[in-house]
Amino acid sequence: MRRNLLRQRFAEGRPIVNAWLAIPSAYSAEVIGHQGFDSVTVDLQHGMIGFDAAVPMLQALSSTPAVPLARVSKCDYALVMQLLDAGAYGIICPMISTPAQAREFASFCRYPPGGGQRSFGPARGLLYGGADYFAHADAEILALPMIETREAVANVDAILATPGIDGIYIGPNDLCLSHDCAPAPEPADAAMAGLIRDLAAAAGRAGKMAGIFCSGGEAAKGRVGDGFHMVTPGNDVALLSRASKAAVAAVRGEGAAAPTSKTGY
Ligand code: 3PY
Ligand code: MG
Repeated sequence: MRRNLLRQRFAEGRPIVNAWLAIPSAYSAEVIGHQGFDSVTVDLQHGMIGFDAAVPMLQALSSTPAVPLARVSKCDYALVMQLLDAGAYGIICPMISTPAQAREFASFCRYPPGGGQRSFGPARGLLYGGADYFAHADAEILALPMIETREAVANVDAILATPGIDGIYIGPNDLCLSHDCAPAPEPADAAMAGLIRDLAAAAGRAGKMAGIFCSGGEAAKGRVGDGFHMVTPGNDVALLSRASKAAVAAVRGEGAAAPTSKTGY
């Protein structure tokens, strides 16, 4: 089976730069996949993307060096399995707040025996991964629950200790909302900022991966400094909006581009 290069980068202590796709386009996915990202996540939660649009995006990503990942809209047995069968090499699952939820999510990503519930039918997994996909899938596929609620923060050590879970991925916007703050990937509030850094430290102690959504490239670099292993410098819409506004400002001779969203979206 084709190796999951994200596992290798994590083991070597090299940061993973991850792209995040909300635009339902195989061409756009292909373009992003060629820009040097280590992985590209197809976002079925907040992206304008359903499973039928995700398949050609994963096919397009197969022609790029980036590792294909997907964020599901919820912890759904059928959807997790379909995306893995469609060739995703890892699943990011929103709103996992308890060890029981983490255990269920991990079981959707793993074949039996050993607690896995994944049904057999690897489809594109065989084409992208290789003929021996079944023998290695459990060891290569990444299962990353999102920590984005107060309850998840309280349970983070137990979630990290859950067998079959490879790490955590922080959703800072929702984490802020659950703490009665406005959504912000890099909150100014000192307590929120400290809490997010503590989550990276918890993953470090567990020897597992910590990922996080960021507002942009500089912020993502800062998160690597905070101990995060996987950073997402905003989604494709944020990158496109920012580049477009900067081009318009340059043509018009305006000093600064019009402001864009600071949430990474
Ligand atoms: C969040 O910040 O809540 C996310 O889910 C990132 O997309
Ligand atoms: Mg979220």
